[in-house]
Amino acid sequence: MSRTSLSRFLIEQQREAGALPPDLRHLIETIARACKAISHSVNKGALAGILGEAGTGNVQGEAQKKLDVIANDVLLEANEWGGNLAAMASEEMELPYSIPDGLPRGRYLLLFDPLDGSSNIDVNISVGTIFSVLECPESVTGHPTEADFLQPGTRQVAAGYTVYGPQTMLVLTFGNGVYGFTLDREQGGFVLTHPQMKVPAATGEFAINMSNMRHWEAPVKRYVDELLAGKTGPLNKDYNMRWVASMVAEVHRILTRGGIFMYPKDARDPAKPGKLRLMYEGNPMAFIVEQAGGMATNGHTRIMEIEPAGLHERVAVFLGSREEVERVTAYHRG
Ligand code: P6P
Repeated sequence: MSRTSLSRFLIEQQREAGALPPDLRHLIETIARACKAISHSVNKGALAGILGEAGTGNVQGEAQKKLDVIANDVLLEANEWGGNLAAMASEEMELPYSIPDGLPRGRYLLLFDPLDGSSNIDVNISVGTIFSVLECPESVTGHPTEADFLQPGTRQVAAGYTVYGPQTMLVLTFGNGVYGFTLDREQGGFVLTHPQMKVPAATGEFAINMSNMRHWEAPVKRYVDELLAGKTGPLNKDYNMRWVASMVAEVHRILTRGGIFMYPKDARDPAKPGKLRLMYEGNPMAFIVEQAGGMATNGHTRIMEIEPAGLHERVAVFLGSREEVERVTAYHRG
């Protein structure tokens, strides 16, 4: 059975659904090519001498893995000359990277976490690339600034992730559903394997780092206690738990079989609203999950409605099966 390639799918979306402008299609194809290159490096691991620390730190104050830096460079180099972008922003870079003068500049802003979950690389657990696409404000005539990126997630025109696991899969949305593509290494390209991915409204599975329990706020403690009580408690249902410590892997599992993923604010740093980053983790994953019929809040409001104040600002995340996200959000609202 001949499968639909990513390129054919995108051209058909552009032609038939009118959902995809040509320059956005080109951008997504460029990102997919970059993710193929990252997949190749991730899969080689020790054979290429690219595991372990890079000996540098990022703007988050985190030690960078060699593959963090490699993935970031691959995405910058792949997208610099394409003519679809005005600028790029990355978890690994303090300031945005504006397309240099002399190179063609486009109307999109690309934000990415080049290798999310990179602490898992050295222990051979799935990691991923997360990306979000915004439009550069029409008022911008020269080089975009950080302020031009500070748009709510509802303004995203596309979002996606690539999970480097037993299979390498690209999952994306541009506002008319969620589509999953598996990398066919024999053909050398992504092929459509999961059309119209949906998050089941109900679930029996939750994901949270339980070691942080003593730091959670009361609504989260109440909710997780009820999950743990199972049939003996008010939810009258037994739940299972997963924690991969790789957001891309958790979200992919939720898109495949349902679940709720939580990284709440905790008392260790009251000034921080959470660990995960709004612009290139929270927003793209929220766009994908909502397009698949799920829900994504920070405990109080839709993640995609948050007005960002900084490129690297953090956010609490509750996303996945609607019934559970609604429940824990209701507990926050009191
Ligand atoms: P913890 C990876 O570092 C990450 O940003 C997400 O991918 C993941 O869900 C979370 O942090 C894991 O955090 O505190 O369990 O190591």
